[in-house]
Amino acid sequence: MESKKAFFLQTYELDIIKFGRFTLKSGIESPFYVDLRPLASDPKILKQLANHMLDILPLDNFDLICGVPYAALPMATAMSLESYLPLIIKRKEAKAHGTKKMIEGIYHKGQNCLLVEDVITSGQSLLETIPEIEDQGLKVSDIVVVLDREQGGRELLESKGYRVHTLFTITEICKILSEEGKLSQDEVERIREFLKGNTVEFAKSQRLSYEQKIETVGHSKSKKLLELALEKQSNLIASADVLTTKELHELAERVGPHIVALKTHMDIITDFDYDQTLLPLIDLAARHNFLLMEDRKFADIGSTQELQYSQGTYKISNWADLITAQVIGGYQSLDFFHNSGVIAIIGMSSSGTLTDAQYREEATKIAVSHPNVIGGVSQHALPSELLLFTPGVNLESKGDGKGQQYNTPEHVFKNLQSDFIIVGRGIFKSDNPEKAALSYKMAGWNAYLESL
Ligand code: BMP
Repeated sequence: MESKKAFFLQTYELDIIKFGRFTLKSGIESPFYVDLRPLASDPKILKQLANHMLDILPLDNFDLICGVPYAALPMATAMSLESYLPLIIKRKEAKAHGTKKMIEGIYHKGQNCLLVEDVITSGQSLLETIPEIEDQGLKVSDIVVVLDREQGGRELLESKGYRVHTLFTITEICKILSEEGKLSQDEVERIREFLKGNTVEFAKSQRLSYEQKIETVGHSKSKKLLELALEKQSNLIASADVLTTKELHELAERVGPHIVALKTHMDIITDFDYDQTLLPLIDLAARHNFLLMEDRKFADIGSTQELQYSQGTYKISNWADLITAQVIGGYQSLDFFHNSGVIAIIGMSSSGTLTDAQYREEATKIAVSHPNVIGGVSQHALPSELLLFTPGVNLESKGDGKGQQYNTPEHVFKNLQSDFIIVGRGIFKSDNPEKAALSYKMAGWNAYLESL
């Protein structure tokens, strides 16, 4: 059998314990949250768990085994199968009809029943369960629990004469996880305070300012973008989803002074011509001091993306300071974007998007580790080493009836700690795009300052 530590690390992969900030049923804020039910969905782990539990018990003492419903039912069943201790089932509520029995299965008065529980906290629920078993003439002397949250439960039960065997304590788990680099010293401290019965302070995570970010970013394009933000006192990226070269140039001319970047979808320009469309745009960008961001959302294998980036009608690699790319093709698919800062699509703003928490977590891992990536598009906070670009921003509307969902600049800076807002129709569809760009610029900048 694997060591207890190796076994725990395996179970940890099933997300049975989460660290952060959780409000418990009691209303208390806890720095960790435990849910062992996923263990039962992995037969190999459940079997190993049963053997680890049996290993710490004086098995000769028991005639029966019983799990506290519901989480411990599969655990007790697995332990019964591994040890041949006969299983009895305790109901959560007595049957309303028929026998009205609380305990199901075959048992005799006077037999000693081992009680299995998943997590012990205060011990109160065990103290309510035990008499229901004892009332049937059975004896309970020992309780085995998978995880002791160390919040007085063990002491309470021992004071009533029961022996409590625990496979893991939260202190042991913290030790294992901090040894493995999966838990910071801060978090360990907070948990220690919490276990002492103290109310713990959850520091409001401080966002980094643009000045601080300039010091930490490695890519020349992220540095340039942050410098522009400070110089122009703007975090606004205008999305130029217009259909003609003329409209594109007009928009760039009017909003140019207020933005740090102009985001384009070049493939929607109906009269696109490299010389006529792009060369004047590049001039406009230089004159008004903004970057060009092509929202191409590459989503292919590396070799194809390399061609899409550098060849074809648009020759994006020639002119785009920034490009967007999905990370669906994996880490290596991003290797060829040499001339532009890559903004990874981590989460989308549209309703029903498939970019759920698990996808975002995996996408973020790629984005953080790839040297070409400077940030991500998302509707959720990102690690501070990535710049966060948030589209779906509009001061007047909540959605467009086509799935787009809008938030305000206040929301995205305060709650997501966004770095840049992307505004499309809020600007180019307004009667006065220049005035609208100025409003968004000011709203974005003030919201950024407030979020510091
Ligand atoms: P608008 O503000 O008009 O809704 O435009 C938003 C722009 O941002 C569009 O160009 C869209 O392609 C882009 N975008 C988005 O809206 N949500 C995302 O999740 C990713 C995007 O790139």
